[in-house]
Order: sequence, then C-alpha cells, then structure tokens
Amino acid sequence: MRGIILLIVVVVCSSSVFIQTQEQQQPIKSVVVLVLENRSFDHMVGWMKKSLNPSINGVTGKECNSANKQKIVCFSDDAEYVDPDPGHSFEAVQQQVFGSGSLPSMSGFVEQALSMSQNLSETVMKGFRPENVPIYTTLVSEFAVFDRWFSSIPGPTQPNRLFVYSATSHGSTSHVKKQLATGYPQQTIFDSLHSNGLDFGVYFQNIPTTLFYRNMRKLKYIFKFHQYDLKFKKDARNGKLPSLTVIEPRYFDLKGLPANDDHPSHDVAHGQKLVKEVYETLRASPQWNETLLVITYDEHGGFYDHVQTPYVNVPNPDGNTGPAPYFFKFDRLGVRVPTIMVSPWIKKGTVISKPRGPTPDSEFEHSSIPATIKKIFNLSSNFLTHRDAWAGTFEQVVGELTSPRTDCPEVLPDVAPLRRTETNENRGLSEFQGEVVQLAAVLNGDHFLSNFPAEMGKKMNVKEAHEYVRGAVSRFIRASKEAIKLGADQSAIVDMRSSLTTRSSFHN
Ligand SMILES: *[C@@H]1O[C@H](CO)[C@@H](O)[C@H](O)[C@H]1NC(C)=O
Ligand SMILES: *[C@@H]1O[C@H](CO)[C@@H](O)[C@H](O)[C@H]1NC(C)=O
Ligand SMILES: *[C@@H]1O[C@H](CO)[C@@H](O)[C@H](O)[C@H]1NC(C)=O
Ligand SMILES: CC(=O)N[C@H]1CO[C@H](CO)[C@@H](O)[C@@H]1O
Repeated sequence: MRGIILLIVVVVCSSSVFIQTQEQQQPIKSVVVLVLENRSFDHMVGWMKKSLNPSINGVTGKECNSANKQKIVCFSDDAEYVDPDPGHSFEAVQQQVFGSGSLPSMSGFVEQALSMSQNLSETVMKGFRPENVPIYTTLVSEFAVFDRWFSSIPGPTQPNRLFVYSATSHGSTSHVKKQLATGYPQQTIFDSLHSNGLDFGVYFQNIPTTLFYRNMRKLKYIFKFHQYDLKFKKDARNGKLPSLTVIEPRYFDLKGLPANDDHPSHDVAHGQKLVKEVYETLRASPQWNETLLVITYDEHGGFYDHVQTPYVNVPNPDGNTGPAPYFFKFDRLGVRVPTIMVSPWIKKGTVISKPRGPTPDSEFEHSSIPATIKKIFNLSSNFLTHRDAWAGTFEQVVGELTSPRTDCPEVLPDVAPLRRTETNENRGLSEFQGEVVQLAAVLNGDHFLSNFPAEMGKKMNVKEAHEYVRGAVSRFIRASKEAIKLGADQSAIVDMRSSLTTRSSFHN
C-alpha cells in the first residue's frame, strides 16, 4: 500500500522538485577515502556471492581461463598470502582483458601470468574465502558493496591513483618517473574544495602520495597533511574531521610496523586491520552520523576478474593520449575492483551495480569520487575533466533511509595474519616504493644530484627507504611551515637544498 502511494507521489512531482528535495536531505558532511593496492573484485570479495548475498555479481568457480588451449585454470577459493606480484602494466592488462581476441573477454589472465612464472597462473585465479577477509565480510553484509566499479585505466598504480582525485592521469599509462617527480599539473578535487571554502586533510603513514599532484606541494596546503598515528583518531574523537579525509596506508613493510596497503607481497590481514581501525574510529566519532567512508582499490594487481571491462563511449578526460606504441586514447576502463561504502545512512546488505547516469553508458570508476564530492558539497567549480562529468555518482547510497541507523556494529571482528613468514626489511624496493623514494628525493632536494634518483631505489632496502622517506617528508613540511612564517607566497613550493647528511645516509 505504502509502495503504491510513494510511486504516485514520485510520478506527480516534477523531476526538478524531486532532485531538489534529495539535495536538501543529503546527510553527509564528511567523506573519508581509503585507497588500497592492487587487488581485483573477484579476488577479494567474489566468493561472497555464494556465502553472503546471491545478488552480488561474484564468482561460482565456473570461471576459467586457458593458456594455449592446454592449461586450463578455474577460479578457486584458496587465495592466501601472495608473493611475488602478478603483472599489471598496460601491456599485461591488455593481454589479460582481451586474451587473443578483440573483445574484452577476460580470458588472458592465465596466459599472461604464465609468461611471468609457472606458479603465478594459479595464484591469479584464486579468491579469498570470506572468513579470511572478515572485515570486508562484515562491512559487505552491514553496508554497501559496489559490484560494477572499475579502475579508471587498464594499467598500473600511479595513473589510476591520479584519477581518484583529478579524473585524469594527464596522459600517463605507466609510471612516468620524471613527471611523478616534478608533480602532475592538473587541477584536483582538493583545489575545488579549497576554492569553495571547504576543508580537506591527508592523513599519511609513510609519505603522502597525493604530493604527486604538484599543486598539493604548495604552501597553502601544507597544514592539510597530518600524521595518521598522531592525528586521525584525535581529530575523529574531537569531531574535527574535514569535509574530505584521505587516509594513506603504510607502503613499507617493517618489523612491528607492517605494510597495510594490501599490495603483494604485503599481508592483506594488515589491510584488514587498517580498515577495522578506521571504521571503529569513525563509528565512535561524534561525526559518525554525517560520515561516508569509501574503500576502494587503485587497480586489480593482475588478479582475475570475470566482468568485461567497459569500452564503449568512455570519454577521454582531457585530450591527452598515451605514449607510443599504443597512443592509448583513454577510451576504455580498467579491470573491476572492490569498492565498499560505509555509513549509518546505508541500508544493511546494499549491493549497487550500474549508476543511474548521467549518461546511459556511465559507469562507476575512480572519477566517481570527485564527481560525487562535487555533487554532495554542491561545489560551484567546474568538473575536473570530461571523465568526472561522465562517471556515475553514488550519493544515492546514502539516499534511501530517512534517519541514520543505530544498529551499526561498534567493533569489527579480529583479524588473523595470513602470512607465516617474517617481514623482510632487507628486501629490495618494489617499483612503487622506488617512485615514492624519488618523490622523497624531490622533497628533500636530492634530485639535483646527478644520477641520484635513478640509482637510489636500486641501492636501498625497504628499511633504509622508509627512513629516508620519513626524513624527507618531515623536512619538507617543516621547511614549508618556516617559509610561511617568513611570509612566502601561499602558491609557492619550497625547494630544498640537498644536504650532505642525506647523501651520506644513503650511500652506505
Ligand atoms: C611452485 O609450486 C611448487 C609446488 O606447489 C613449489 O614446490 C615451488 O617451490 C613453487 N615455485 C615457486 C617459484 O614459487
Ligand atoms: C546518530 O543518530 C542516532 C539516531 O538519530 C542517535 O541515536 C545517535 O545518538 C547519533 N549519534 C551521534 C554520534 O550523534
Ligand atoms: C547549490 O549552489 C547553487 C549556486 O552554486 C545554489 O544556487 C543552490 O541553491 C545550491 N543548492 C543547494 C541544495 O544548496
Ligand atoms: C604499493 C605497490 O607496491 N603497488 C604496486 C602496484 O602495482 C604497480 C604496478 O602497476 C607496482 O609498480 C606497484 O609497486
């Protein structure tokens, strides 16, 4: 009966009235974003279809890939600790998605993995049993999972991370070291928030990778960077979280301080613990009733996913194309990644698939984050690129209830480690860690030394790199704050002089 009346009301109201009422009811004042690393949807949450909620577009075990028509590997539920790292460069993803055909048949994962190592082909066809990712199992059953959210480009970490806050990678399809070091020039959602008088904060653990955007290095933003350990819980407890909170995981794996970014070879149990801590902190905050937490993954990390990647009418963000030989037009999305959203305004067990617009081909992808932030905070700034103008927005995830739930768990389950081996602080750096070290070298002024950045990552082990990065970030922040005291222009960026001490601490 009530359903029928509601339907009539909606039909009678003109659509503009309906949209306006929705905007006024928008309950969210604080968006918290946590981006983890390198895992596909099916790998992390695909098996939840079977045990948790049949309406999730997950796996059944009948999803198979073959290599050279000989070796056939089907999707299994025994994912464990993964080392080494499966392939996810632009070329590798192309092979995974298209196999040997011209449509995105998601059939080349096994073959691509085999080209790297024999054992990897099984690894990429495994997903976690829900009990091994207990935090996600709880959040998916309590809140919302998006089962049609794609990475923004079929390629690696950095370009995808850049899309999250700027809806473009400015033409990069790989890790362009020089550009990462000088900083990317495009506008970001941080700039939009700032020019609309709204606040944001980046709570980082080792180094804020949001400094890969050049604008973020400006003096005017230096007070937006906070050490996660010192400030996140405190600000949440005091109701002081800004309109947009970005949480950056630990990217270096140390004894007693394990990496929690979920990147192979890092143990996903630590990523689970980080999500648990962030959730419990927000749940206990006086801001809980106006908070939306978004958890997503930059890209799929080479792990299998069965959903075809969209390739029709995906707009190029800003006219940039990728480098030779592909000259990628940024007109296809990457592999599906897990996205989970949490808020007391979300109905228990929500599953969201395709967005409602703005165009019939719109999809959820990382640019949906700036697009939705613009919408819910009613920012007067333009869209950042054609891509966030096109991406689906997700404000409806908090638009169904008329009051916040009071039954959300206060504490999430405990997480047992999956990795049985010791942390190895002496191992060499991953490519990503090498780039983070280069960013640190720029902040520290060491990039002026000849050959320094290129050589650096090769010589350092994880422990040394962590120390170097930590030192560089704190010097940069300190120097920027000094410069403000001395009256430097707010749009200036501090240029550090290399110091002998940093040089010698690195050449051991
Ligand atoms: C591959 O798997 C086999 C059997 O599972 C194991 O004995 C071998 O050590 C593995 N090789 C590598 C490189 O991990
Ligand atoms: C959130 O809203 C619920 C329902 O109105 C209320 O019971 C609860 O005290 C509120 N919590 C906070 C932290 O304001
Ligand atoms: C959104 O901002 C516009 C001006 O940019 C204003 O006219 C409108 O009333 C605002 N809407 C809401 C719901 O605040
Ligand atoms: C944090 C991290 O190590 N991320 C990895 C994700 O995948 C890229 C390749 O696309 C690696 O370079 C990164 O190391």
